[in-house]
Amino acid sequence: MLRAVVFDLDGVITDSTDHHFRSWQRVAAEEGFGLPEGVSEQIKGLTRRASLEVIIRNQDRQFTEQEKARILERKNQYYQEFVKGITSDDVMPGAKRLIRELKAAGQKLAVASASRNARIILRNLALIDLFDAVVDGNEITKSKPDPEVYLKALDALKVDASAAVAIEDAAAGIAAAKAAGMKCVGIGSSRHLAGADLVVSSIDELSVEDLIELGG
Ligand code: GL1
Ligand code: MG
Repeated sequence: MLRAVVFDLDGVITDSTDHHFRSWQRVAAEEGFGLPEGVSEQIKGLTRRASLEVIIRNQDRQFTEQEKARILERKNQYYQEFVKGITSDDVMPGAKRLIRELKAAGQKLAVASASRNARIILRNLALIDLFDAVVDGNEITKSKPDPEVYLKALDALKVDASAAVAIEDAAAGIAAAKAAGMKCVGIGSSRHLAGADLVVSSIDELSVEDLIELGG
């Protein structure tokens, strides 16, 4: 029986994915390297450092640890310019309704995000108080697709994986949730989200009943 729902943040609760990507593009242009084709989809859901490793994997040049640290720092600086402007108007359509309905139905709620900016974003969205637990990129040592972030969220909620459903927009996130033993809803196109138990094109289409049914 469903007892908890664990939400990814970027691309699920708020539409920040393009802003992350634009920050990567800006720093890549400044550093004089290009972003490989299709990389946007590949880095979705990965931690900042894991994203950088994917981005530079096939570049002709080598990057020193110092250069990598500078790139990561600058990418975050650009992204934080966007984060500062986030308000409650930036909640994805339908996300707040779903969160409220799940709470009213007695479900426990958590966020499991690889982003180290997750808490400030949830505060700016005026949603943080609605969650029983938040696990973010500051608390994990392994990036999605590793299940660590989901296992920590389940631990914080004290709910078994078999009684929880994850909501994700990234292939790496779905793999992480599945590896944690959870059912998972994919938000987006089934072309990228083949591993999900249910795919919907937007969170607005998702109902409490869909999640209860998935939870078994
Ligand atoms: C990190 C990456 C982003 C994105 C998020 C997870 O966020 O940099 O590109 O993959 O993790 O959704 P942040 O930089 O905020 O820690
Ligand atoms: Mg995401």
